[in-house]
Parts: sequence; C-alpha cells; structure tokens
Amino acid sequence: MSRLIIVSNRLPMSLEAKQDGSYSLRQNVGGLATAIGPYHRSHRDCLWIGWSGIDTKRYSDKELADIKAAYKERRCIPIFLSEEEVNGYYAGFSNNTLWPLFHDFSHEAVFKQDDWDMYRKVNMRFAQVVEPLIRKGDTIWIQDYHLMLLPKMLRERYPDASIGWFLHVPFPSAEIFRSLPWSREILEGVLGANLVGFHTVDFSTSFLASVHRLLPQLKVDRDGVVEMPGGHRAAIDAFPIGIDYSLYSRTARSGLARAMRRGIDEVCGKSPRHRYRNSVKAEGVAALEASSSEGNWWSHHIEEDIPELTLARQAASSVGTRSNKVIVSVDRLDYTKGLPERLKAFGAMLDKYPEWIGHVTYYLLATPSRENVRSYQILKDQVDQLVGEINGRYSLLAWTPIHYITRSLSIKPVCGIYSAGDVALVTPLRDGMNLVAKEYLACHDGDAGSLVLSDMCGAADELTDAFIVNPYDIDMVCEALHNALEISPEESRQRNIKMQARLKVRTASNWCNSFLDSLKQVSMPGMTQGRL
Ligand code: ADQ
Repeated sequence: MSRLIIVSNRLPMSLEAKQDGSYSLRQNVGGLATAIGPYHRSHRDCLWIGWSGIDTKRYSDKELADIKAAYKERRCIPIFLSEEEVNGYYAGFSNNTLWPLFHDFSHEAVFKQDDWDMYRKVNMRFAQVVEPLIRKGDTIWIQDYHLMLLPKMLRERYPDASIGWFLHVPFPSAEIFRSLPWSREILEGVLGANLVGFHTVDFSTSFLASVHRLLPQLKVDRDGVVEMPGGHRAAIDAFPIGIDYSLYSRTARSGLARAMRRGIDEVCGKSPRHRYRNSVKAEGVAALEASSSEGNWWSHHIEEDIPELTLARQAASSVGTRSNKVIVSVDRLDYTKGLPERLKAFGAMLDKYPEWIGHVTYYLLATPSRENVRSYQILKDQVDQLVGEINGRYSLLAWTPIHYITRSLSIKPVCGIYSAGDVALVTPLRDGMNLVAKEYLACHDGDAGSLVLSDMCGAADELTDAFIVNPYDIDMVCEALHNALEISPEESRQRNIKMQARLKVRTASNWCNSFLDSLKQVSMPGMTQGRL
C-alpha cells in the first residue's frame, strides 16, 4: 500500500507535562498544524515526521523511548535535536535568516556561516530519518522553509520518488532572495522535488524569477516546469491553502464558544442588560462633573478640562445613539503580523472618532512565540507598552478599550472570540496566506461580521470583499476600521456571502487533495510537461 509521508520542522503535537509528572501530547497552534493536522488524523496511511521540540537533556533514555512510543501511536515519528542543532538550524538559520528575509524584513536577517552549516547538517539528519522509511510507491510531502535542502537530498537517494515541497510563507522577490549567500544551493535543494507549491501565483512567479536569475543554465518551460541536468523536472504552481470551514462554523456554535460570546457581549455592553449599565455610566459621568464643580474631594485632583472627563462626557452623550461593538484579532506575537501598526490605527480611530469611546472594545489575543529571540522580546515590550498607553489614555471608569490576552487558547475559545467580533482586524505586514481571516469568516457563517484585511497577505487575493488595507498606512486602517464598525449588518452579510461560499469549497482538505493530485500527476514518468 502506498503511503503519504509528511515531513515538517515540528510535529503537529507537542509534549505537555502534567502536574503528576506524567506527559500527554497536545495539538499545536499554528498554520501548519491546523491545516494538515485533520488530513493526517483522518488518513490511516499517513505518517508525520518532525522535530519533537523537546530538550533531550531533561529526559532519561527510558523516558525518550516512552515519548517515541506515544508519538508512534499517533503515527508521528519524532526527531530529537541537540541544543546546538536547535540553535543553529531553527533559532539561527530558519528564524533569524530565512523568516525575516522571506517576509521582506531583510534588515532583521542575520547571515552566519555556522547557522548555514547547521541548517545543512539538520536537513541531512531529517533525510537520514526519512530514507529508511520510504517504500516503493510512497509520496513524500515536505513542508516549509526549514527543510529546503531535503527534496534534493532525498532525490539523490531515490531518483524515482514522488516528492512535493510546499512553502507556507511568502517567497521574496529575486532582488531580496539573491542577497542570501547560499541562495543557489537553496534553489537547487527545493528543485529536487517534483512539485514545488506556493500560496499565490505572485510567490511562484518570484521563485521562477530567482531561478532565471541565479540558475540561468536551467530551462524553464511556459508552464513553469524547470528542467534539471539529468532530466529531473520540477513543476512550480500555486495552491492557496484553505481551512476546515465546517469545523470552524460548527465550533463557533458550540456551548463553550457561545458562552464566551455571551460573556464578551456582556462585558462590552452589547447585551440588553447593558443599556441599563450605559445609563448608569451616563449618570456616573454627570455625578462626577457635578461633584468636581461643587469642590468636594475630587476637585483638588481635577485640573480644568481633564481629558478623562471630556472623554466620559463624549461617551455619555452617545449613550442610546450608538450600539456597542467588539473588534477582535488573533495572532502569534510576531513582527510580521503588524501588531504595533494595528494598535496605532486603533488608537488613531479613538482619537479621530471619539464617539467610539466607551462603545468599542478590542479583544487582542496575541500569544508570544520564539520568546528566546531578541527581536520578539522587543516586539512584546512594544505591544505591552502600546496597549498600556491606549488603555491608560482612553479608559473610562467602567470601560477599558483593549482586553489583551497573551495565553494560548484552544479552538473553542478562539472561535468564541471570533464570533463575538463585529469586526476582525487582520493586518499582517507580510503573510503567506493568513488563516485567521478565513477562520473569522467561517465563525460568522451566513452572518454579519466585517473583515479588515491587509493587502500584504495571500488571503487578500481571495477575500476581495473584505475592507482591504495597506497595513503600514495607519490612516487607511483607521478609516477602514471606522467604516467596518459603521456598516449595517445587512451590508456586512452581503459582503460575506461570496467569500464564505468560496471558503466552503476551497477547504484545507481540498487543498491537500489538490496538491497531492497534482504531485501524483507530475511524478508519473513524462508527465511534467504540460499543465498540471
Ligand atoms: P502562521 O504564521 O502560524 O502560519 P496563520 O495562517 O494566521 O499564521 O495561522 C495561525 C493559526 O494558529 C490559525 O489557525 C489560528 O487560529 C491559530 N492561532 C494563531 N494565534 C493564536 C493564538 N494566539 N491562540 C490560539 N490560536 C492561535 C503559517 C504562515 C501563514 C499561512 C499558514 C498556513 O505564516 O501565512 O497561512 O502557515 O499555510
């Protein structure tokens, strides 16, 4: 029986220590795990190989054997890496070199020979684990920028193997890519695959432009098939990833997600009970003003025209004329996700449209990632500071503009947050696809819910009825946010219909099947000529 072997940097689940000293495996958060995880779980002939993510020094040989066995039960094969390997291959070359370079943050990219050497060595380690598992007829599907040398390494051992490679992040322009000292070796590594996939046509075009520029001796036909010396052919194409639409729309209706939504509605003054609380707030403002003018204990704390009072007055004056709204966003805390720019746009909106003060609450879920990398620590400090500044500046006695959550949440509460959002702010500075935008729309299946979406992510090619913005343009995001909040539920529903219809068809499983079908087609002898 032929099998599918998925190879990625991380496995779709991680080891979690329990309080009693035992361990269990927990589903990982992140694009890859959410996109391919369901396919792996539902196909018994599918194996997944990847780094376990654990520090082997902390475990005895017996414990490591138990961990391997637990993974094996879930059809996963863990690779254990030493601290030195992790530092060079993962934290170093993958996170400090390729990630910033591929997201157009070249100024953040670090080029270190030692990291490159370790990247090559660890790609070889992966090859050594994968090779003995390959049986005739198997398909090998390699994921992402961590393993760009692996296709060629496996091709050298198995000239007839069916090998696919997919990039989940953007592929940069040839101008940026060629600054990488090892760019040619990387291109050759990837071209060991039969099929090379990207999220968008733009990314595959950029890849082919790099091939033209850096490997001019290779022939590329009109259909984007690259011919290598020796006759091997690699087809290049776009496969925009989707989500499990029904999983998200169903989970948004689950008891827990609904309870979260009710809770958020209540806190933000959207539930009927809050008309009462709003009027109390208005009364409170009036009382505050009265007491300050009467010269009681408040008076010597209050200078003339204190902003708090002005803001509270504005909020009170719009009670009854404006219904309360919720903005949401869900991200890993990463500099590519544009969190500081987004927060500035939210602050700018409260400044420019003070009628929203007291009436819009932003639920910002931003889970720290890569916490040992300096640029991520700086970003976290910056986001903490901006949230603090906005909350400090605009908060009223009974209202806080931003609810900032940095814990990692599982799918049900995430769907609760999505469904509570009248508006989702999805404004990455650069992103391969961005699944959050798609998940938000699925959680509002057949319903209103406005999406403000960056034009710098793959999803913007498909979700054209969203409020599309340049994430660097603070004024533009501020205006789009205001418009998205003002839009009528009917117009919002109308905008969503077409996008939701598309997402229902172009699901994650459809994406897996379409990539694998194309891979099968191009792997057949003589089949890489012509359209995929
Ligand atoms: P990511 O950079 O991880 O993925 P994204 O596409 O947005 O980005 O996927 C994130 C996933 O993790 C979503 O399923 C989301 O629900 C979940 N998630 C994010 N933050 C979370 C949080 N704080 N708590 C809980 N869940 C959270 C990479 C590329 C993307 C590409 C995907 C898939 O960078 O461009 O879309 O792979 O190819």
